[in-house]
Amino acid sequence: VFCDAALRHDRFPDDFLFGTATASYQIEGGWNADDKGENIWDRMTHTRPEVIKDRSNGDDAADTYNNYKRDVEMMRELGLDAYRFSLSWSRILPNGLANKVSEAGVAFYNNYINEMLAYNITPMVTLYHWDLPQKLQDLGGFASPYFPEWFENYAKVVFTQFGDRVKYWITFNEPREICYQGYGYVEKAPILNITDVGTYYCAKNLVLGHARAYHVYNDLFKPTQGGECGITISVNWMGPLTDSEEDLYAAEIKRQADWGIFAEPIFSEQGGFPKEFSEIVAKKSAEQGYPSSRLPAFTEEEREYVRGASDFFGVNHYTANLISANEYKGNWPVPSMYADVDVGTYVPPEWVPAASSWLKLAPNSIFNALTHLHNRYNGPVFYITENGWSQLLEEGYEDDSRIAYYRAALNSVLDCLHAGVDLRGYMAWSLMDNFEWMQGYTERFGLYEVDFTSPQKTRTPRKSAFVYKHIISTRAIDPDYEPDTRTMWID
Ligand code: GBH
Repeated sequence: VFCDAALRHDRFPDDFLFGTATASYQIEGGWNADDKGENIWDRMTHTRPEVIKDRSNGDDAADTYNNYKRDVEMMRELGLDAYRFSLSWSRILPNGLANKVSEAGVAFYNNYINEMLAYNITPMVTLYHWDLPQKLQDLGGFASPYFPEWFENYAKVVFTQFGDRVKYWITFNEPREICYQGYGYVEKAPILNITDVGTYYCAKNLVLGHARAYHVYNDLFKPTQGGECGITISVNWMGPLTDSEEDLYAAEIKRQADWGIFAEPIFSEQGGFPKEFSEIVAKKSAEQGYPSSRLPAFTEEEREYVRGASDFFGVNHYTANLISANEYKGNWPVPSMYADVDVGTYVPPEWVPAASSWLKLAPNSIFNALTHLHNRYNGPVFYITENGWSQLLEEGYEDDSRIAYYRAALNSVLDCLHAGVDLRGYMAWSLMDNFEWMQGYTERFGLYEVDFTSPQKTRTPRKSAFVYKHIISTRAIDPDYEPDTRTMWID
């Protein structure tokens, strides 16, 4: 099937959206500029600096708050079609609730958006990339049954303010990381470590919040604004370690737990949480003495409300794991999502490592992940909303491992297009170095290096920036392309 030269997309379609991605807390700085409210990353980094590898924070980050024109200049240098960024909820609503909209916060995002549009760069806007207003966290955050209402009200303000110009909306970035890492574990703010139910209570309220924002957009804004509203889920490929029945089943359960609890309610035909995994959690919960399943079910009405509530499936994809039913199991707390899944993960030693411990170059992983989702969910529209590679600062301009990664990834994208996956865009993570959450500034994902010690937060293109620029302008991957200058230019 894959060697029919006449059918092969050797080039990316002209209307394929090439972009880069960032997130508010990771780049903006201005943590208390004007009337911005405190968020959970401000609170955690200020009160628990030891949880961040280099004890740093996003107080200043790349100072996009003051450097947004330089950011857009970099987008023009790269020749981007689109740029994905996120809004800081507490910069727009200092009180978390929608009673007061910050003029300064809205003005900042208007300036950023208008500067992009002046140069024909399409904004793709994420409403929530992990920086919840602290006040809402104090009220329970995603575990509160009020969460869907808070999120709907915030979304209304955002669509009202920016929806005349923004046509691509993403409600949440990576529900799994929000719920599992922030509520069920200690890998993201608010580091609750409520292993038994944290992940699952969060999951249900997040999915309901997404659906409310989707329906509000669909009913009240889409008719006049005409955009699309979706969600971004992290989907790394989880394949079986061997062909045994047991490993095939183990990989299926792992996929259901990792992204299925978010994707299945929205994108599957029947709706609701994934069947087999729900049964496992219900059974274990009963054995553990819980009066009902730790994974709460949707009511029939909720299930219908959520089912189909998305115009596209945003995928953040980085790597792959091989799943084993019996081997390579970790030492997880019981009860927890990991103990519920109860499978092992294996990473072949020959997969080239990035600077981040979890990130390896896994062959064909985009193709494996997207064709799987395409088949399972009946061919939805996809955007790859993140994909990228980390290195250490010391590696500097010569980021050949990043270049190799991007070329491999984009070849896998071409394979998807050839296989009939409705994939319409690709956002590289990241435009520039930024605050890498618990890893602080020790892991660098940027096409541009950022000098965080300089007052201007000077941005300098790495070799990969020139390679990506060449791919975008030629709509093709030339495996031999070598930039002949280190000086960037605008075409
Ligand atoms: C994305 O998450 C984020 O959206 C983005 O903000 C971030 O900067 C970027 O990736 C790079 O990390 O130590 O084994 O528990 C990617 C998905 C999943 C990556 C969990 C880090 C921790 C793995 N993330 N992970 S582990």
